[in-house]
Amino acid sequence: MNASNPVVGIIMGSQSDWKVMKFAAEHLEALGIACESKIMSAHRTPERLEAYARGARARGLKVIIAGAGMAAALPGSAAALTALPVLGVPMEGKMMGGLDAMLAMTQMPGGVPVGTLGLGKAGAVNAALLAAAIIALFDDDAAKALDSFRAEQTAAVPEVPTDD
Ligand code: RP5
Repeated sequence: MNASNPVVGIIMGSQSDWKVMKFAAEHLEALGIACESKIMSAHRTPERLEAYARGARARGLKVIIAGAGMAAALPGSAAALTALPVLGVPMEGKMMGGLDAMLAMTQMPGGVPVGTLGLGKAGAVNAALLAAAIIALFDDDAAKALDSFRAEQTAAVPEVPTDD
């Protein structure tokens, strides 16, 4: 979904990342937080990334979630171009299971932060929830939606395990 007034921008380095990043979009949409999803690459489409990151705040974005694999430069490059919070989601990959991408995102030089989440789907989901928590600091509807999500999640955990 690409909302008309998004407050969270989900960007990813390739179409191949969407199968993971869609979980971030789905969670934000479930919380009623408007988001947009775009493909841009620090290496393949640097001009697209620069225009997006430089214009993000003026368009009303509050948080950027960036998913990438391999060299995984997208979150750090975005963070270099905007002071908005940038949350990075490393993709699982053939090389070291994606640990290389996660370390690349984590090891930002001091002064240009990226909040790096875990690998793959869990990282994408948690990036959405962390973005929601940031939005909830100034948006009461987002705060209520996030509280409801957490309460429902807790209520859905059975106390006794079953065989299937
Ligand atoms: C990165 O390279 C992308 O974020 C993706 O995870 C990885 C591979 O891209 P494709 O070759 O699948 O397009 O830039």
